[in-house]
Amino acid sequence: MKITNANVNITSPGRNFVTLKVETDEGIYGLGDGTLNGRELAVASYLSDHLIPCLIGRDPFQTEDIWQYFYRGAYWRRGPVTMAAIGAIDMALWDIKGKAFNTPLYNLLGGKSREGVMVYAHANGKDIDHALEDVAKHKEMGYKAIRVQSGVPGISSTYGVPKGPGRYEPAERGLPSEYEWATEPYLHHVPKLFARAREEFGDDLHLLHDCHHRLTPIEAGRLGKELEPFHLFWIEDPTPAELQDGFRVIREHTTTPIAVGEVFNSIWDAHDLIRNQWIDYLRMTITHGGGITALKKAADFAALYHVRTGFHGATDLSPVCMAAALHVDTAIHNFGIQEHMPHSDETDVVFPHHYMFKDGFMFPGNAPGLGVDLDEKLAAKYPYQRAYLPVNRKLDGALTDW
Ligand code: GCO
Ligand code: MG
Repeated sequence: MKITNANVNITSPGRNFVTLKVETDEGIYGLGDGTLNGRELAVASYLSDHLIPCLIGRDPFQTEDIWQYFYRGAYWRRGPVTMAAIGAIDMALWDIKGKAFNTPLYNLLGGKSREGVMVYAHANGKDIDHALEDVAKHKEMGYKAIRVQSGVPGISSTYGVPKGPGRYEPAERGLPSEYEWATEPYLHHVPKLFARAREEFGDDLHLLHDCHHRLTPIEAGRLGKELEPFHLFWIEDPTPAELQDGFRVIREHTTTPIAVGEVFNSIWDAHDLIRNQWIDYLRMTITHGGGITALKKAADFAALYHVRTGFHGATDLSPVCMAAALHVDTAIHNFGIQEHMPHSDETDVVFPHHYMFKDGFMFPGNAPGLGVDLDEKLAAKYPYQRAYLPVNRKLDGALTDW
C-alpha cells in the first residue's frame, strides 16, 4: 500500500479543529487530529508545508519508521507544534492499518485489557452550591468520577467555570481575554468545596480537581494535605511542570494522588516525574504527545513505576483524538481513568463516530481503525475562527500561569 495524498482540514463547528486525512492507492484513508488550542494554523502549516510532501509515496504500515523519520529526521525535535503534527500523521496511519486489517485499533495494540473505560466528567459552578448541583446532575447521568471546580470568593473569574450560561469551553473567539488570580482565597476555598462534596455525595464517588498550574510546590503540598480527609482521586497540574524536581517537594507533604501532563509533548517531559514516582497519573494527550506510537511507549514506561494513565480529553481535542485515546485506554494494562468533556452537538455531527458513553464508562466501538469519520461537506460550512486561551494576571497586574 502507498500513500497517494494527504490534506489538512480546518473547521470550526463550535470551536476550531485541525484534521489530517491521509489517502492511499487502495482507497483506504485515515484521519488524525492535529488540533493545538489557540495555535491551530501553525500545526496546519507545519503539516502542509513541511511534512506532507515527505509523506507521499510511503507505505502507511511503517508507523514506527515514519514516526522516527519525522522526529529524528527533522533534526529539530519536540515542541507542541511539531509533536501535534507528528501525532496527527501517526493517528491517521494507525487508522489506515486498522481499516486495512478490518479490525478496531485496540486489537493492534494488544487487544482488550478491559471491557469499558472509566471516564470523569467536569462539574462546575460559580460557587459551592452551584458546583454541587452540577455534580448531582452528572452523578445522575451515570458518571462514577467527577472533576469539581468552583468560583472562588474574591476572584472575578476562575479556571474551569463558565463566565455565562452554557458549557465551559477554555478557548474564546477573538483575542485573548484576561482572567484574575489570587492564591490565598483559592487555598482557603478548595478544602471547603470538597468537605461539602463528601458530605453530600458520600465516599463512593471519585472526586477530582484541576489546579491548572497555579501553585508553587509548597502551596500544592499544603492543598494536598488539607484535602487528604476527602480522599480525592487526584489533584491535577498542581504546579507548572518544567521543574520536574518541584514534585518531590509536593510528594514530601501529601498522599493526595497527583496527575500531570496535558501540556507535555514528549516522554522526556515526564521522565524524572515517573522514574522518581513523583506522580500517580500521566495525562499526556495522544495528539500533542506525538500520537499512538509515542503514547503506547510512554504508558509502558510509566507502568514500570506504578504510574497509570489519565489521558487528556478536553473539547479542544477532536473526536478523532478521543477515539484514539479510547482505543489505547482499552488496550493498555496500566490505564487509570479517561477525561470526558463531551463535544457540542455541532462538533459531533461533523465527526460521526462509533464510540459511546454508558453508565460512567466509554467504549471505542468495533468499527475498523479509529471508528471516526469527517463529514467534509458539513465541515466546510464552519470556517476557521480566530480563538485563544485566556491569559491570567495576579491582582497586582503581574502575568501568571493560566
Ligand atoms: C483539562 C484541561 C483543559 C485545558 C485545555 C487547554 O484538564 O481538561 O485543563 O480544560 O485548559 O485543554 O486547551
Ligand atoms: Mg487540566
